[in-house]
Amino acid sequence: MKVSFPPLPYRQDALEPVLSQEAMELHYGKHHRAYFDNTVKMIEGTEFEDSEIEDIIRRSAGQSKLKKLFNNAAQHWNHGFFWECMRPGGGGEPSGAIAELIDRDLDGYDNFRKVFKQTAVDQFGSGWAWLVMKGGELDIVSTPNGDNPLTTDARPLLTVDVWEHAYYIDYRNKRPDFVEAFLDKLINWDKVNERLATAGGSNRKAAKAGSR
Ligand code: MN3
Repeated sequence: MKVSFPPLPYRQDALEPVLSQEAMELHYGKHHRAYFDNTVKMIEGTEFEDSEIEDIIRRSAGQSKLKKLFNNAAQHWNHGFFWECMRPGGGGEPSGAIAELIDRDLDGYDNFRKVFKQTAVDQFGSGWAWLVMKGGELDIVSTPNGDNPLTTDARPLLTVDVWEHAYYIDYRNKRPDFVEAFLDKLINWDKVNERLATAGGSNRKAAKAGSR
C-alpha cells in the first residue's frame, strides 16, 4: 500500500500559542487519522490498494458510488498538504519567487492577504481556501468539504482548513481571527517556494493519468 500517514513536520506543541497542542492533537491525531484509517479500510482488497493517494482522489472524483472514498482520501491528502503549509514563527510577507508572482498576478501582498482572507471567510460551511497556479498564473479559490484542486487543472501551492474543527478550540466561532493568524503567524513560504520550483508537480501527474 502506497498510502501512508505522514508525520507532522513539527511537534504538536510547536505552533503554540497560535494553534494549541490540544487543537493539534485532535486535528492531526483524531480528525486526520480517521480520514486516513477510513481510506485504508476502503481501498484494502480493491483496485485502489496499491494506488498513489493522488490517483485515488482523481479516479474517485465525481463518482457517486465512490463518494465516501473520495471524501476520505481527499481529506487525508488535504491535511498532509495543510500541515506542511505551516511552521513555527511563519507567516507575513513572503520572499523569493512566490513574492514576485504575487506582485505580478495578485496586485501585491496586501491584496493577496485581503483576498485570501475573504475567500477563506466566505467559504460557506466546511471547506478549504487555496492559492493555486492555474494556466501559468496565481489564483485564489475555495472548495467545499473535502474537494481540492487536484481534480482540476489548477496546481495547489498553499491551503488553509476552514472546517470548524480547524479553529473552534482556539478561536471559537471567529474564523476570520483564525485565518488572520494563519496568514500573519503560520504560513511556511519556504514550502510554497519549494512547491513552485517542483517542475510540473501535480499537473504533470494529471497529464500522465489523462494519457492512459
Ligand atoms: Mn481539518
